Amino acid sequence: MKECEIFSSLKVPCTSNIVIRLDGRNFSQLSRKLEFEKPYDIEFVEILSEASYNLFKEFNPRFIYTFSDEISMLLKDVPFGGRVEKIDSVMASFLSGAFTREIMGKDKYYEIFKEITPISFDSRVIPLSNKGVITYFQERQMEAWRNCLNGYSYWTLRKKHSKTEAMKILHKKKSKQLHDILFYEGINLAMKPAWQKRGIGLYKKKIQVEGLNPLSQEKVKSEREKITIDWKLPRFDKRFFLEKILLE
Ligand SMILES: Nc1nc2c(ncn2[C@@H]2O[C@H](COP(=O)(O)OP(=O)(O)OP(=O)(O)O)[C@@H](O)[C@H]2O)c(=O)[nH]1
Ligand SMILES: [Mg+2]
Repeated sequence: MKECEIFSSLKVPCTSNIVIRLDGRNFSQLSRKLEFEKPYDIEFVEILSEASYNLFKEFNPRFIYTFSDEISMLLKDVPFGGRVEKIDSVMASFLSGAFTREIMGKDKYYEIFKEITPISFDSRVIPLSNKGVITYFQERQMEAWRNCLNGYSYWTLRKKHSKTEAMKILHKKKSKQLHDILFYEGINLAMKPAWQKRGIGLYKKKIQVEGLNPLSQEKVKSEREKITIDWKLPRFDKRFFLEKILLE
């Protein structure tokens, strides 16, 4: 029946950059069940960034970008001979395992997490040109910003209104009008942390380390690469990708 495995030979184009985007399945429900803070729960965000760190250590990508319940990973080396089914299934299951391990490590979630449906992520493979990589991450970052504006607007209105009322008030509002609503309620998004507005990035950074030469016992300096979790990302532009991510 090997001939029926018709998708197993589907491969990514070998000339492209590859981004894998993973997204939590039914995380709206998960956030209700685990009573995450709204619109942002720092513990949840830390769990997802720690799970992203695990992905980074295992697959050594160029860059990982995460906000809400999604993670985009720009690969350096394409694993599994570029086989799409294998990449998608391994990435999604690896992340589900890493996320579960992180969340089970927290006392406050341990009991309830044992009772609920196991979590899962979906995964897709996105081939991109060099220019496409920059546009892709700019678009995801714009989505993070929209998410931030909509999230604060909705949950601010929910303090005084029902779900239906809040949705009605927000219906077809432009971003300027949302800022006005927030301003009226004393919320200034300019004062909110960068990670809420622009997401979180993981990439390798060169650092200087000091060691001891075992023979001469002299102090020596050398350069190492360390995975950095950047909670204060700038707005993505070409320079960011040329300097930090080193597109070839
Ligand atoms: N309270 C809270 N919820 C969050 C946070 N981050 C993500 N979420 C939830 O995760 C959801 C992510 O959106 P979607 O991926 O579109 O929704 P989903 O329920 O996961 O749906 P599918 O991805 O289609 O399965 C948001 O709608 C929120 O409900 C957070 O920091 N706090
Ligand atoms: Mg989701």
